[in-house]
Amino acid sequence: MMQNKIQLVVVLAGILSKASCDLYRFVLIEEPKTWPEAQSYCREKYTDLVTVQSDADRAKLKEAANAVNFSSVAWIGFYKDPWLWSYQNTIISYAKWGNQKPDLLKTHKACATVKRNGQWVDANCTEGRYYFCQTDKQDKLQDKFKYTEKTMNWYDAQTYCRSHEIDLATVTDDTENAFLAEVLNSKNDWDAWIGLSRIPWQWSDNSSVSWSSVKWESGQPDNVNGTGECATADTDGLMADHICSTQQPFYCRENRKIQRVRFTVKSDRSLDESAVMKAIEKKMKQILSGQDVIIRYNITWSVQPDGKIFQQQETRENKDNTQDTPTACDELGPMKR
Ligand SMILES: [Ca+2]
Repeated sequence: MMQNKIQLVVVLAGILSKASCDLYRFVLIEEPKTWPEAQSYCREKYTDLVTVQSDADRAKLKEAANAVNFSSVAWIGFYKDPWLWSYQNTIISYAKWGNQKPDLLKTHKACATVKRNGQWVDANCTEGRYYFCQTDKQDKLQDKFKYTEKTMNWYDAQTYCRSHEIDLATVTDDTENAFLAEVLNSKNDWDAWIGLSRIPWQWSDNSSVSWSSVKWESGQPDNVNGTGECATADTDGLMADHICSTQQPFYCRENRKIQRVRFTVKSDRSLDESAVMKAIEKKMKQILSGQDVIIRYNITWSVQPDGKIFQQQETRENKDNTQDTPTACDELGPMKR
């Protein structure tokens, strides 16, 4: 069931304290889960796995860890998609990565080439390369692939192959791979695109990756065995790549929504503040509990510099006294994610 947490800030006038503008927090779940399980858990119970790419995020992470005396590493929402074949978006089962393994970091999308020694290397998809298309003739190895010695980026090569043949080449075993290497050798060419691509690193909540703001532990990501597909963070927010199927504690992000409500209370003279507050809170609770979704809420009153909640306003006909006073939250702006 969808659970929303709404923090109601009742403002009559004046300025909200910055603390009431804390629109999200991180929660550490200590029960170890695999990365996909952790993602499902956070999305169900909270908002998502956490995104950690600012000092503010790292401070929240530390706060969440300290809250439960945690000092180890835990999953965060950073992950890599699996390599997919261009033809029918199938997940890679056969691979021939060289010693460097696919290790491109700071790119939106990575694409694979086959070298003339038969090893695969990941490259930036926008670079120019010759390429192998896959034809519709699947009987003989010699007819399966079409090699074109024309430099194109991976996307253009894909478009070309899809319109003139079937798609960019899918390589399914050593025999096919050796054949492609042989073609490159016979033409004395170095490498060529095959139909393999992936999105290297992305955030679970779809935040765009800010490479200058993410921080890895030294020596990470090391992509051990080419299988480091999900990231953990230590309590300082330094990241490392791990195999997604290992079980780790994890950090969830909980979004909070602040809704400001302004009341005007009409009174002859003396106002019993606490009685009015109680009456308003009672009414708010009635409204909030009558919603279709479960809403966890806090009602916070904004205390003014004079120690009072309510401010006296002169009432004059036609005077526009509903205009909002700028608040600290307004300055912070609406929540981005
Ligand atoms: Ca690692």
